[in-house]
Amino acid sequence: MPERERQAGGEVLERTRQKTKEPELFQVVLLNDDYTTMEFVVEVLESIFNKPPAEAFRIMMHVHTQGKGMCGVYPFEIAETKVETVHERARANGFPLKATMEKT
Ligand code: TYC
Repeated sequence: MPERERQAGGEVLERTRQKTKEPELFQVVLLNDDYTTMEFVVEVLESIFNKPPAEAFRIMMHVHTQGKGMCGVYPFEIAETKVETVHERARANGFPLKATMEKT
C-alpha cells in the first residue's frame, strides 16, 4: 500500500476544492538604444503598457540613462504578447527598440 494511503487508513483522500496555482509573473523590460526617439518610447509606454504620460516619461528617461527599465509585470502569455507588440510597432516605425521578459 502506498505510504499516503496507509497514513490515511487505507482511504484515498481527495481534494474537495480545486487547488489553483498562482500564475508565474514576468517583468517586461525595455532596453535603451541610440536610434529610437524618446517620443516613440513614451508613446509605446502609454499605449502598450497603459502608463499615464508623466510615468511613461519617467520610465523612458530611466531606460535612457540606466540602459534598461521595467515597464510592467504580467503572466507569461501576456508578457510575451507585450514584447511582440513592442517589436512589431518598432519595426513598423523603423526603430530598433527591443524589449525582453524576466521571471520575477
Ligand atoms: N536613447 C534614445 C535617444 O537618445 C531614447 C530611448 C529611450 C531609446 C529608451 C530606447 O528604450 C529606450 N533617442
